[in-house]
Amino acid sequence: MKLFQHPAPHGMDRDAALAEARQLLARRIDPPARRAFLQRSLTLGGLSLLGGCSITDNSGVEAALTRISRFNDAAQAWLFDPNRLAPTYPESMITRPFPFNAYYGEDEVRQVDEAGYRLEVTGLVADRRRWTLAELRAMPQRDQVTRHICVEGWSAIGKWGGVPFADFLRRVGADTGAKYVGFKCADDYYTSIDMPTALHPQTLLTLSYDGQPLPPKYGFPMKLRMPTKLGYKNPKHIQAIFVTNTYPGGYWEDQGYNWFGGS
Ligand SMILES: Nc1nc2c(c(=O)[nH]1)N[C@H]1C(S)=C(S)[C@@H](COP(=O)(O)O)O[C@H]1N2
Ligand SMILES: [Mo]
Repeated sequence: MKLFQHPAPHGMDRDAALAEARQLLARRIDPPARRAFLQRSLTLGGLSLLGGCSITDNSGVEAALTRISRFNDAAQAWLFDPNRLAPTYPESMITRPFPFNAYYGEDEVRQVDEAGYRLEVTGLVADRRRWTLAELRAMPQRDQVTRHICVEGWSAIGKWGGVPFADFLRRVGADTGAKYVGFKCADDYYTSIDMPTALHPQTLLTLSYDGQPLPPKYGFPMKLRMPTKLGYKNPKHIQAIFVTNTYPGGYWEDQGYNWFGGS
């Protein structure tokens, strides 16, 4: 299997970034034994895999790594505390310019047309319909300054604004007892998250960046921002959201990245 090299746009030391990512992932876990356990399991199945480049085309190795990754999903879900918050930062700490990243270069950023845009909401929801951007903007919004960590070796602080995703899910009558929320993006990226993270108070259906409508490179017209999850779990250019009990996987996750990908 040919794997894309996940681009590293900035020169931040990889070990420092991984250490920071491990800290993010271990931050909420108080007993030292649990922290050690999580860090050990991440070393095996999570962060060491996340570069996406060390995996060979040996299917036995891949199968083993997938098993370890799924084990870590379960361990991390078990350790996840929906009431603990990720750190927030003062606006003076915002990283300028904020880095761009995707599985392609910045010259290939998808241009989504605002007038024609409709967000599709399907699956286990009472109100399956399409939303215009104006309708999304009419819902109560909130701003949040948080740190984004990309496993490729950089992290940056940014300010995102939007609708708390829990409010949106309740508004569409989502079955919040379902296991997964899946996302399909305009650039054919896709990912999925666990329901407790979808309902986390800091998970934002994001319409703005730094007080302006979300620019194309950061995911216009809409992205999901979760400060409790690593960068690749935060889908940009979302076109469709679906609630399901069937594991939907993800673009990087299907290539061996850890599915839970957060804390
Ligand atoms: N639609 C889409 N979403 C995506 C990606 C992508 O390639 N396509 N890349 C992910 C990765 S790996 C990162 S680090 C962040 C980068 O977001 P940024 O451009 O706002 O920094 O977007 C995530 N969401
Ligand atoms: Mo990333």
